Amino acid sequence: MKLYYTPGACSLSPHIVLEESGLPFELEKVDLQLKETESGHDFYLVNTKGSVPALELDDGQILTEGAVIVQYLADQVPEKGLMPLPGTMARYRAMEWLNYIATELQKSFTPIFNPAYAACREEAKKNLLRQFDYVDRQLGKNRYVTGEQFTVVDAYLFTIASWIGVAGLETAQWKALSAYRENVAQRPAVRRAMISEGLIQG
Ligand SMILES: N[C@@H](CCC(=O)N[C@@H](CS)C(=O)NCC(=O)O)C(=O)O
Repeated sequence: MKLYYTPGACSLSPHIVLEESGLPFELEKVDLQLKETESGHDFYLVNTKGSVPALELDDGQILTEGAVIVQYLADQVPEKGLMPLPGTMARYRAMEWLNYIATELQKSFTPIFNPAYAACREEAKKNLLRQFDYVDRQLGKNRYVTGEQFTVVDAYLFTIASWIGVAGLETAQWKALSAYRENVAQRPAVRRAMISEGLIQG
């Protein structure tokens, strides 16, 4: 498999999951401004949406949408417990989180990063404060989002929460979230992914 990624972008989530899975994989960096891959290919030919993450499967298919890619990866290695088994209520609870992170948390950052939406920036910050207040209240009960077991939900939440500082939001009020981020950051697989993307030093 090959993961198309951009350092520090939402593609860090499937990158962490690949590291956690133990599955063999390759990486190819994407310049999102130029829409060009590291090897000089037009990224639109890989993913017509032009966004990362995109996962090239061993049969050549391209799978997109981060919340789906991480579930695909987790289902390749069910023994790792990276996602509850399909059909269980626990699976739907984990999917409920993935959907919330993708459609609410991640999208609230758009006006922060995209100058075209600069006029909505203050409104977006208010949204993010409300949303991370909710996340903070949910954390602290357990070691990870859905319980004592690390799942793909944690890879995704950790990735999106890493943008809080970039958005200039004060994190001191979110004690449970801060402790959670520190805890996840120490996982060897998370460190490997971050070192490989040049986000931290080895
Ligand atoms: N719906 C996609 C959105 C992915 C997305 O927004 N990726 C960003 C990076 S975090 C991106 O590639 N932006 C550049 C673009 O869409 O042109 C998903 O959830 O995977």
